[in-house]
Amino acid sequence: MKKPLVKFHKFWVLQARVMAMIILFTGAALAAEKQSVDVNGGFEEGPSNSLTKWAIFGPFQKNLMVSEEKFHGGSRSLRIPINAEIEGKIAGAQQMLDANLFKPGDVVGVSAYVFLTSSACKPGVALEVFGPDGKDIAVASCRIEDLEGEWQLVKSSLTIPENFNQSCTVKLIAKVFSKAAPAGNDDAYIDDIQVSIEQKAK
Ligand SMILES: [Ca+2]
Repeated sequence: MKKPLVKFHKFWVLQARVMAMIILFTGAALAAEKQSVDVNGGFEEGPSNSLTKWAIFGPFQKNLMVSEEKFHGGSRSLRIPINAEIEGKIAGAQQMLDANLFKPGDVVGVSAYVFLTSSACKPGVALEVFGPDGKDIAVASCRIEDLEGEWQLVKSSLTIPENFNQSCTVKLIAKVFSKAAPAGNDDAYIDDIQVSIEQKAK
């Protein structure tokens, strides 16, 4: 009578070990799948008020700055001043990402925390992939809509297109779009921008 019971017990111990190994391997594979791209998305790098890795674009270049007064993570954020100059325009900071980091079929996510103080402007982030001819072949764009006076997470993702190669460019943009000029001078804040390869191409 004893033998079948021992066999039965061993069978379940083996099953439990196999399951534990599967869970471990799956966990490791999932962790390895998501790969963050270093973009100084927290605006913490470099000396005070330094836009390390970022270049300014838009109509109010002199005023764009790194704030040390309002931030979501760390001790700095990107501050984009909102005033009459910005009406109907898109402005902010941008950087080119290393095209070697991406391969056709990769799913790339972009996210940020955004602080909206004026409903006349829409701060957000975008990831744009351009072909060798300068035309965009994929875009992930997200921006805040209506919430005021509180940090809000915005996120989007894109799949690197099949026609992507090393002659293409990948641009990350932290921006504000303003349909109408706000009543007075105001600010938008963007922090903790993350770009990550959420799923590597198979
Ligand atoms: Ca920060």
